[in-house]
Amino acid sequence: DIKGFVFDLDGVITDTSILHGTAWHQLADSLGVAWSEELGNGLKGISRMDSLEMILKAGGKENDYTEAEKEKLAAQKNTNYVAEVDKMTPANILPGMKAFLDDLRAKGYQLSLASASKNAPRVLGKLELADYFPKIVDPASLTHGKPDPEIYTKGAELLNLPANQCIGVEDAAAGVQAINAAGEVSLGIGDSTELGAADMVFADTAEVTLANIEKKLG
Ligand code: B16
Ligand code: MG
Repeated sequence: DIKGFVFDLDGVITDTSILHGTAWHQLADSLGVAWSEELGNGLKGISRMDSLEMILKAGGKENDYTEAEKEKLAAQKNTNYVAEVDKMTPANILPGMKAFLDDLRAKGYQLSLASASKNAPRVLGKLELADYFPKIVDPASLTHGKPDPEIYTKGAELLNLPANQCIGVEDAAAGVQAINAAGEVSLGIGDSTELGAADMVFADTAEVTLANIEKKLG
């Protein structure tokens, strides 16, 4: 029996991936690294420093900067990103997600957040959803990012639930892999080919309802 839900944030509850993408694109331009949509998509669910490494590698610049310089570049990206986050409002919650969270809460399901983003509490605050997520995995506590299961394992632990009683909700392939490796039921939102490893896939957040999940669980 499912008793809890472990949520990703970006791409599931709100679409900050566009804001992340814009901020990384700006940084890539300033470093002379050619930007591509593929590069941008590959950064979804990936931690800040790992994202920077991927961008530098894409430009053949992975050996051009010291650790301290890399920290500065990442901080620069984050400053630009946070300025955009601060313009967010509850209108930025993805379609159907507020109703889904309300339904889960009303029916007594437990909720936790498994976002790789250190800005997650700030984003939830802007969306006025902080009350729904008293339990947030601290990404700074992780030794491995997605697709490693660690973040989803911790998300279930915060709820005191065994993994198989939790559904993990993700938009990124790396995140679905993490949920599966943690032994949770994986719910993917997005392209069914890209998220083919998920136990169930919904094309759009608006389709994610308890009734539709029950149908897919059979
Ligand atoms: P920050 P998620 C991830 O969030 C984003 O998808 C990814 O693009 C971002 O780099 C990462 O958070 C770290 O974010 O720089 O704010 O710490 O999808 O795991 O909710
Ligand atoms: Mg995501």
